[in-house]
Amino acid sequence: MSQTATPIDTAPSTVFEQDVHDGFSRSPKFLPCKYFYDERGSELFARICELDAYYPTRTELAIMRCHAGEMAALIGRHARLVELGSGDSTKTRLLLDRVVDLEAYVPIDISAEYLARAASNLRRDYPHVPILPVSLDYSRPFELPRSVRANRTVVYFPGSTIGNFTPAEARRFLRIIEAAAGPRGGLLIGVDLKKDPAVLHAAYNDPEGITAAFNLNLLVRINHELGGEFALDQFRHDAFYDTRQGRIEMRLVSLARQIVRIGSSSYAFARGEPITTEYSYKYDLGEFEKLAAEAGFSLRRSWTDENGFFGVQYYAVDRAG
Ligand code: AVJ
Repeated sequence: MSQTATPIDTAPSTVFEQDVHDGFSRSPKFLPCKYFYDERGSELFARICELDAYYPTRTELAIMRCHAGEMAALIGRHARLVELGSGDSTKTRLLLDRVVDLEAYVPIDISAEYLARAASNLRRDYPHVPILPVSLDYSRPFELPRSVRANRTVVYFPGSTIGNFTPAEARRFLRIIEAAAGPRGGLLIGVDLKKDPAVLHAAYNDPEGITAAFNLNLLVRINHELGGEFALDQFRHDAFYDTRQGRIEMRLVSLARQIVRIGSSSYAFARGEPITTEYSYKYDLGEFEKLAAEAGFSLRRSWTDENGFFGVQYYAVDRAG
C-alpha cells in the first residue's frame, strides 16, 4: 500500500531531491529533519525557542549562565573550541566571555551565508579571538582542519541536537567527534532529559501552531525548490512521545488519499498515512553517559536545572597519546 509511484525518466539532480525521493520510497515515509532549516525554517525555530511550552532552549541557557565559569575552566587555556550547528552562537558567547587564551573558535554550520554573518558579528565582539568558520554538513563524516598551536580541541554540541539521531547513530556520531577532538580533547554537550510525557507533549504541540508551521515548512520547501505540488491544507502536524523508545516523533499526516507530484515524479499517500519528519530522543543522565562511554568519552562534570529537565555534560576523550 502507498509505496512510491513512478519516478518517470529524470534522475534526481540535487541531494535534497535525492533525499526526498529516498525518504518517500521507504515505509513509513520519511524526510530528514536537517531540511527544516532554510531561512524561514530557521526563523520559525527561533520562534519555537521563545514559546512558553518549549522549555529546552531557555533551560539550557539558564544552566550555561549558572555554570559557564566552571565549563570555561574545564576547557582550559589555549584550547580550540569547535561548535557544531553554531547558528547565532548565543550560548557560546557565555563561554567566549570566560575561556582564557582561546586559540580559536571554529563555528561549523551547514549554511555558509548564515555562518559568514554570525562570524563577522563575533569578530566585532571578540577581536582577540581568531574566528575560523567552516561550512559543512556535519551529519556526514567530517574532519577538522589541524591545529598546531592549540593545547586541546573541545567540541561544543549544544541544543540537544544529538537527540535527532537514533541511539545507534548517536554513538557513531560521537565516535566521529572523538576522532576529531583527538587525544586530549573534550566534549561539552547539551542533552534533553526524560520527563513527564505531558511536558514533552506540550513542548511539541504549541497552541500557537508555530511547531506545526515549522513541520509543514518541509513541504513548502519541496514545493519551492523541487517543483512540488503539495497542498498544505491536506497534511497536518502530529507529534507524540513514544515512552518505550524514549523519543518525540514528529510527523506530517496525509488528510486524504492523494497523489502528489514533485517535478516529474509522483507519490501516493493513503488517508492518514504519516511522513516521519523528526525524532527527538530524550535520555537519562546515566543513560547518556553510557552511550558517550561507548564512543570513548569519560564524564568529567554534569550540570542540570532544578527540575532536571535538561543536562549539560563535559566529557574528556578517554585515551592517552
Ligand atoms: C533543535 C533538534 C533540539 O528536537 O527539540 C523543536 C527541534 N523540533 N521543535 C528538538 C524541534 C520541534 C529541536 N532540536
